[in-house]
Amino acid sequence: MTDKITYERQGEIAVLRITNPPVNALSHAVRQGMMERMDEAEADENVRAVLIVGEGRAFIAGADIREFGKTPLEPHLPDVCNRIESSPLLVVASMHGVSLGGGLEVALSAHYRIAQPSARVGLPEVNLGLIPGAGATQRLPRVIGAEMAIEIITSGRQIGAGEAEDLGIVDAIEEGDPETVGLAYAERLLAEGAARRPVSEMPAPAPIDWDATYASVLKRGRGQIAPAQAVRAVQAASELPFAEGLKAERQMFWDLMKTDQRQGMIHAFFSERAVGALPELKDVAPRDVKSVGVIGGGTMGAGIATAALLSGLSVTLVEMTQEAADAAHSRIDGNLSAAVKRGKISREKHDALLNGALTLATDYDALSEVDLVVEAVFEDMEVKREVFGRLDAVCKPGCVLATNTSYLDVNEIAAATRRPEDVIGLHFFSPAHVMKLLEIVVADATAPEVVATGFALGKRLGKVSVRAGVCDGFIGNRILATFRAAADHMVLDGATPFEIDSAIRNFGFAMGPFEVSDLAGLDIGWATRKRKAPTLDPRARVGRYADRLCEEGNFGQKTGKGFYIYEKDQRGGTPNPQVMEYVEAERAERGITPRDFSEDEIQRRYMAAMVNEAAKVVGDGIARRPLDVDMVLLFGYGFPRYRGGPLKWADMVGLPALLADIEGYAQEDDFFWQPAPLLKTLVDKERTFDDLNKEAAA
Ligand code: 3H9
Repeated sequence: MTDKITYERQGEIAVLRITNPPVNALSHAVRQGMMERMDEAEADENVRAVLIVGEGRAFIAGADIREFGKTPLEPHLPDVCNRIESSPLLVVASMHGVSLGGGLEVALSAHYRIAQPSARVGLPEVNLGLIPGAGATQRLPRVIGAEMAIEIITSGRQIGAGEAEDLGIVDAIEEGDPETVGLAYAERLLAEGAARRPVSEMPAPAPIDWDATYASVLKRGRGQIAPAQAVRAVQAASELPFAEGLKAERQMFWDLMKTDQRQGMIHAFFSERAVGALPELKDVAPRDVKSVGVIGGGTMGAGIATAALLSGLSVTLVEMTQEAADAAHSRIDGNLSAAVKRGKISREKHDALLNGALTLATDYDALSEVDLVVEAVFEDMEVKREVFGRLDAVCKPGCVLATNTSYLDVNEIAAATRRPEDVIGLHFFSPAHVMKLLEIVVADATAPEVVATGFALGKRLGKVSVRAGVCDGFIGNRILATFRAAADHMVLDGATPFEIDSAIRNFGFAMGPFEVSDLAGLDIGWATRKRKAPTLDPRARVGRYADRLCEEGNFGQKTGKGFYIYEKDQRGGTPNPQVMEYVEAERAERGITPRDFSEDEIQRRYMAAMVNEAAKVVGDGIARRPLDVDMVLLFGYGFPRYRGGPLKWADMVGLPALLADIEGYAQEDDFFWQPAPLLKTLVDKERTFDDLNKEAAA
């Protein structure tokens, strides 16, 4: 008998308590235990009802994701759910914390559900590349209708107890110990003579326009298949008898289980949690951070200040003039007001943050007592060194001195102080209060507890923090520079920027590289090209067509014109015809005869460049593990989550084929396409990037 489910009789009620820390995932032992304890309850002639509760911080967080991909062991979860639902006893679930995926499916198999006010429910399977596989696509629409069920399943969102009660997913809400509350509820139901209420016996949901819904969900998923498949599963609930519908759901669930998308999503799930687990920080305590200084109140500085304020830190922002400080104040006001609009904070909270927790100053002395400073000034080494010299003079001992530089040498910045051990890179992505990625750049002298403080701050701000070493562009921007160059080369050789954008969107990115450039501002790339020009290797190919746009003052969205032309009040832009004039003129100048590029070739070259540079970044030790690179691309660069990240994708495509592509491209340009030594080694040894992830975790 497993000890994952404890059994205790309270009067006429058998209490089944799931005890599988940390989140009561439905592992094999739990499933087996549920079956056995249901038998035990039914065999006990004094028992009239069963109460299912969870131990610890959640009712049940779902199936055990660690078991996916392995041979499934009986009893399967749908059988457990059916077993619960078909019991002759009255079954009640008392839910607290989260009831997700299989957790909600267990609850839907109970005859009645009561929840804590703080409880949340949801079906997040689509975030793992799956659909619910233990009856939720059949039971939920019987409870709340097809349309609402589809919304919940395809979004994967978590629903608060209040909404769940309004929808009829839970029958009652009561605050208190889940067991006490559940027992009282079950006793009430018994006293009232309430009947068993199996959801499977409720009428099938009314039909909706299935094909139109399927098409719109498919489109919204940008290539993701699970949400669209969920529409078909709910359709089965409407059109087939319950048992048949359940079979259809099961088939779709297993078909999805075999896909690369499922593998990619689950890789993302575990990697997102693994990035912060660094062995060298295991026993290192972070420094206490209650107050943060920010230098510079432009878009980036204001975004960082906003993120810090929203996480409950007090912020002192230093600008050069009162005018600039006022502008920073109104930027932060704008960011916080947007948070009010989205319902994230109340208007009172907005006022308290803006007028209480935020201080604006024009003098560095205001930073003398803060625990951590993030510098977000102009990207120029001399300017940064001056700022760090001044910080060194005013900040208290133990204050963490962070730079938000996106490519400059953090060692050189640290050398401007007498305390390089306190200096670190905290590279935020714009808008900093929205983007989830934080690169934590560890310089030669950075103390481990300063690194730990960076990770602790990242966690507090709700970021996915990834450790990076020092190099031009760190992890993300270094890889970006390479795949962006591959796109540039394709334009020189015959593709249009618009074809490339479309191919990359069809791969699953939210935007193509030229659309991203327009959004970020073409002046940024222009400045980078100028910066790199003096040291550029003569063999490097760099297009000049984008410079021509910039020379005419066309910097993309902010000026209304770049690769695309943007009309006021219109979403997106239309291709700017001038671009191809410039491109064609440059091709003629360089003596290039343009050729056609298929969508497949565009995607392959773009991805080959990304993977090759990513492999160099891992090989050079700039990223510790392949999964670190994957998370940087996912959370900072719009890489489609369902593909797991470039190196997970590479594993799934097959490294030998990728290397062959790169070696093929090297025949045309052996300077740009130099295969990463790590990639070659992995191919030689018939290993994968994931093997390296596993090795690091061992
Ligand atoms: C499903 O149910 C399929 C069914 O429809 C059909 C089946 C036939 N399994 O996130 P945290 C671990 S699909 C295994 O850091 P938080 C997690 O890895 C499933 N492990 O904490 C971490 O481990 P470690 C549908 C799991 O408080 C630890 O628990 N369910 C699972 O920020 C703490 O997690 C989901 O997709 C799991 N299901 O958030 C829910 N869940 O300490 C996925 C968590 O070693 N989970 N772990 O790093 C979540 O969304 C969040 O983890 C949760 C807690 C909200 C529960």
